Amino acid sequence: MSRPFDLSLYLVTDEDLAGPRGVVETVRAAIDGGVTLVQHRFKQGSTRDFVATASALVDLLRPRGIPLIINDRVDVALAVDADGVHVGQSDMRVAKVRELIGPDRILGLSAAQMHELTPEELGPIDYLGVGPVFATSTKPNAPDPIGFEHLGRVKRTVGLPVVAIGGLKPEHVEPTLAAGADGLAIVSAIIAAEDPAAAARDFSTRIARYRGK
Ligand code: TPS
Repeated sequence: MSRPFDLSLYLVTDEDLAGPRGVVETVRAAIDGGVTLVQHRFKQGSTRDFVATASALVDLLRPRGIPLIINDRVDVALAVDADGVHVGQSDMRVAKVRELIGPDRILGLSAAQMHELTPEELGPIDYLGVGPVFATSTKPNAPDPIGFEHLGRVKRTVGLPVVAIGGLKPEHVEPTLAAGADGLAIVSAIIAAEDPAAAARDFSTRIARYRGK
């Protein structure tokens, strides 16, 4: 069993979209708005810089009880003692990742289509990232958008926690949760926002309202 996690408002970092404010300051602002989990994603730059930023994020998030997940890089996750790893279908196989990170860390996998998933892939993971729900310019070469209906179908079939991703904006909170997703994963709508705290709060208040809190 992995440590507990809450997919409700899942923030994914992007160095380019964070701009001169930087990833750590952008995340610091966003968590004030109610982010429940952070994934640090690495697209370019040196491994040394990636580890340094990941380590600063651990220092920021751990005292606040917000898990940090590292995209793709198991070595970086272990180096900074992150809470988990998120992989895509062309990254290291999840069985191997689980072997390396141990039973306690959180392991997530991205998928667009149900038929891409084998029992071997579903067994070791704690949650699934499903999308893109809408077209996104944040991830070049992302698969075609799947829409809410397909998102719901994946959720009903996998029997695992599911976080939706891809082009999601605050007005999509209700249809995403109504389709059965356990949360929304967001890059540009928070990271590139002028006020990341306000953007995150817009999502988190709508999530709370949908759940009747
Ligand atoms: C939990 N992924 C699919 S679409 C996208 C990314 C990064 C871009 C969305 O950006 N699920 C999880 N983590 C991931 N890294 C992926 C899937 C892969 P925007 O919100 O700006 O449209």
